[in-house]
Amino acid sequence: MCPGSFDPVTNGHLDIVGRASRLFDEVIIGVLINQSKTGLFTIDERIEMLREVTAAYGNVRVESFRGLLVDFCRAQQAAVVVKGLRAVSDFDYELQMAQMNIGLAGVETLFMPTNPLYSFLSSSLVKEVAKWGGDVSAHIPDAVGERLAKRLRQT
Ligand code: COD
Repeated sequence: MCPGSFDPVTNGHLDIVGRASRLFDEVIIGVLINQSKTGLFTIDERIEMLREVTAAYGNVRVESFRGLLVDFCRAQQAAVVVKGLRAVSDFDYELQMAQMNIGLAGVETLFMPTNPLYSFLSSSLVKEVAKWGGDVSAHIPDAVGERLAKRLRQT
């Protein structure tokens, strides 16, 4: 299970998903439906982009979920959550969530060190840079870049 907001998917997300897809028979991308936070893209748009950019892996499925990640893992029969760690700053919170998730339901978390190329990369940073006209083409897939430019023109 690779969970997240994916608003939108970046090359950092894809690096982790791609590496997980070589380690596991099947990878499920779980897109969190967060009612208290409206994103730039709708859940359906995020799912569509994720499906498009992960289609070539062959063993990646994209679904959305509400509520607890551990409940979604149970429903999907996923025993392992895979998370990317960008920097020490990620570690504190990720460790808390991993320990909570194993305590709640015995769901294990595996941490993968991010590719150094993407260690500073987040969806929010990409959106902010793109909003002010900065070049984000090295950080997101082309198909996502096109949608992002279009969406930012509309807002
Ligand atoms: N390099 C490597 N990995 C990356 C990068 C990068 N540049 N960017 C993101 N990632 C990976 C990280 O593993 C990250 O956790 C994941 O991708 C998702 O990133 P985002 O930013 O899209 O998503 P988040 O951080 O908003 O996702 C948070 C979750 C949805 C995973 C979390 O809030 C959750 O599990 N929520 C469900 C409710 C729940 O169960 N809460 C209790 C938790 S104990």
